[in-house]
Amino acid sequence: MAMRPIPGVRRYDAAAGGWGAVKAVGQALTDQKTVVEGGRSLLHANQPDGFDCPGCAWPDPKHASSFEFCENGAKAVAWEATRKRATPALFANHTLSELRGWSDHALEDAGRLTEPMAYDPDTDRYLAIDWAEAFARVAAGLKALDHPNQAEFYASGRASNEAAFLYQLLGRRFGTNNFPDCSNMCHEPTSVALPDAIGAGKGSVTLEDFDDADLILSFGHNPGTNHPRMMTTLRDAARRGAAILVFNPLRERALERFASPQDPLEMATLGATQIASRYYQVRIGGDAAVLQGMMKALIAADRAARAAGDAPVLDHAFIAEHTGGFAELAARLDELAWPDIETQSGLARAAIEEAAAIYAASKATILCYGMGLTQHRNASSTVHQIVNLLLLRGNIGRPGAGICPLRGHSNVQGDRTVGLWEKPSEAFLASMDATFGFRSPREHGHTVVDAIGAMEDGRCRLFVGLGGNFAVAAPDPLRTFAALQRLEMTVHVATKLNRTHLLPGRQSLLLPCLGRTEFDRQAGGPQSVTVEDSMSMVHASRGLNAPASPGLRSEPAIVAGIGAALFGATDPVDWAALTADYDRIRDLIEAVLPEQFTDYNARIRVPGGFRLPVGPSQRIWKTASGKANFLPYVADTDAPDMSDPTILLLTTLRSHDQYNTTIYGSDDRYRGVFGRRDVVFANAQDLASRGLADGDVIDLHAAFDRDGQRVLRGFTAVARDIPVGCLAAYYPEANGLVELGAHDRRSGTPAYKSAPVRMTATGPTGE
Ligand SMILES: Nc1nc2c(c(=O)[nH]1)N[C@H]1C(S)=C(S)[C@@H](COP(=O)(O)OP(=O)(O)OC[C@H]3O[C@@H](n4cnc5c(=O)[nH]c(N)nc54)[C@H](O)[C@@H]3O)O[C@H]1N2
Ligand SMILES: Nc1nc2c(c(=O)[nH]1)N[C@H]1C(S)=C(S)[C@@H](COP(=O)(O)OP(=O)(O)OC[C@H]3O[C@@H](n4cnc5c(=O)[nH]c(N)nc54)[C@H](O)[C@@H]3O)O[C@H]1N2
Ligand SMILES: [Mo]
Repeated sequence: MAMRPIPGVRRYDAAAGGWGAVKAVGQALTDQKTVVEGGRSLLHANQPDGFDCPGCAWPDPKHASSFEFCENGAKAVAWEATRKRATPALFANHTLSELRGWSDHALEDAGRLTEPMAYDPDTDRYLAIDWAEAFARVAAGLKALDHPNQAEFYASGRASNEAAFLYQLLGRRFGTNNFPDCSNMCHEPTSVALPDAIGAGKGSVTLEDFDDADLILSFGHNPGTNHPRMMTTLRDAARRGAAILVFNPLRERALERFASPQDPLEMATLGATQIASRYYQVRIGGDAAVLQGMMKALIAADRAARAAGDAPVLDHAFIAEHTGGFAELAARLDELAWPDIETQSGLARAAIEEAAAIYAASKATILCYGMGLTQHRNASSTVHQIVNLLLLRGNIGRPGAGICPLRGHSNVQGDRTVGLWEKPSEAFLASMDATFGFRSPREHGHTVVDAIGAMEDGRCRLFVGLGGNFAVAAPDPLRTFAALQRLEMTVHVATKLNRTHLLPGRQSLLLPCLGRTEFDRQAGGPQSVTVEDSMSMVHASRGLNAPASPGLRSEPAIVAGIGAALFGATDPVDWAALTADYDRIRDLIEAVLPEQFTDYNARIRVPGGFRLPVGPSQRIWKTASGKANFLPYVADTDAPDMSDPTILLLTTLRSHDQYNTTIYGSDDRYRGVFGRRDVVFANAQDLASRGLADGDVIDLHAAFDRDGQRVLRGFTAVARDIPVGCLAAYYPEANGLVELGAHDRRSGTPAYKSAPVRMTATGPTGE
């Protein structure tokens, strides 16, 4: 499509996967100098006796006996198991001001942190301190607050169940429910919308269900990059003849064609498997319209079939027995006009009717979705439409059918299960109180977006981060960076250095921890931790590598260390004993959540672990009515006026060489971008109508930014097959265009996938 060559941008015509993926793993291991340890570690990723891959939350096949090849899992392991070290010498040589000039890639590429450190404002440097001193300072910082709600306990989703449970115990013992977590930026619309609709905030399918599905609907996720092990499942389904319908504004290569590195024949012949049977390039944010259009078509087909005396299209027996609200939904869909559906979705009525007809013919359907669906202003309501579509044909709670949200971080779902939630249920808190003998706070706490607001206006004074890169992951760095720097204390538990650590409060502590891949020995002997995948399977994870430094502590040990320093030796919670043997932490999790974690310690010793009960999988609906609910779409009343044709919608995505804010390298192989990330994908027509051409250097301006400071300057426009009115750029470079106020009202999840912007030829920087 390119009219003239653009440096670093070419066409990628091959299938995804294949030899390119194998080569990339070798490169990652060499770059990180992890050939020996990393190579051996890889053989133990997602094995019954090994560690859970820190890459993603896709489940492991049962009885995993051979190593399941995953390029991006290998990169995640290589990155953690690197031989590079960020020692105190690095911090002695560089002030924080200097380090802020480094790229996100360079900061983490300095290697693993080795010693606890404290910020010294006089020299603008982090200086090594010992652990006892570090814990004492955190305890003193917390005690100096006027109210427990002045602290925020952030968590990223890599923390194990054991670390997460201790962390929520620490926060609630201290007196707050302020647990903003990465889930607030990710699948929170799922967590808040599914309970209303089906009575549980988790997916209903298991991996085995994919063997029985004859239709897979894929909305807004890019598994070739973000859940590469899912490609094996999709490929098997496609080869069996299951239909796969993809809804995505971009033509993601792995969803079109995939060559399995596991398949000797495809590798030898350079063959590939076609994945999507139909590819619908929906407009950004157009998913609710597509889903409603499909339902409208189904209901019309059902009425016609019944009038003609043919078999009905809807599962009326299921609807009558298991659901409420069908009549209201049908009435609302009757009011919707096709021209509006077409405009909002960017798809022709015929295309939507075709998808509906394929769905009507399916015996068992699974619907998978990711960030392309959840990171919009109205995402919770869109999640309701997914459920509605599935319920119409009884596609929840039977073999081969169900809802499959693709979770992000490898244990983000487990962290929530064990209590890392700013809006805990009364039942959970009552059980905590009965187990521990103190009263947990009842007032609900802050999401990520709430927490940033609280930092800005002084309601928050102290931030603790259990992993993650809060400032860079959050929207609106202009506000977020400044907010963090107003704090009295920031505490970061981390494996590697990142930009959030360079935004210190008056005091700042950097506490280095063990990663998943490392051996964890405590007073009670070698320890395992446990994690829960996207399909509610809980299993053990045990690292094998020697710790990156003798100065590291495990995450449970660090959280317990803070607890012991804060509450003292006479505290009813015996923090030191919990660190000595994680079985004791699991016993407490079982005591607080007995229905889910019965015989926890025994069951995680069985290879493969166990599945937590998920009501909807058995058609048990724990909603107020005891039934599943059809919930019509609710429009966003304070949405900005998008009628101005100069405004475009920008979606922000992951490249193939990154893990969230961790940038492994600058290639995005399947999208044909090499050695750079400063590109914006645009429709040729949108370029032309602005007097621009493929390869031009452009600026993007946040369309509703009153102070005019939210601008992305000097990026290169790349013409791509993307719907008119839509743009795409990489996360986190484009986060400056996502305003803090733009988020899903119900869940608080930022609208990272639909930022209204204007595009112009690059202008003067004003500097
Ligand atoms: N290697 C690797 N693995 C990862 C991660 C990583 O960064 N790297 N991150 C982990 C985490 S935390 C998460 S949450 C997941 C993320 O996994 P994904 O959900 O796959 O995340 P994104 O890269 O944000 O891709 C979203 C997809 O949605 C599409 N999209 C954008 N806007 C829309 C829209 O309006 N409608 C529709 N239908 N589609 C749209 C984009 O084109 C893209 O294909 O992956 C996890 N796994
Ligand atoms: N524009 C835009 N913004 C987004 C998104 C988007 O699609 N677009 N996606 C959002 C999503 S889905 C998510 S989940 C968030 C991610 O937000 P976060 O989870 O906060 O960010 P990560 O980049 O995953 O965190 C990386 C850091 O985690 C630390 N780390 C790595 N492993 C470990 C470990 O084992 N223990 C500890 N303690 N620390 C560790 C390292 O220091 C590393 O620098 O970003 C969100 N932001
Ligand atoms: Mo995520």
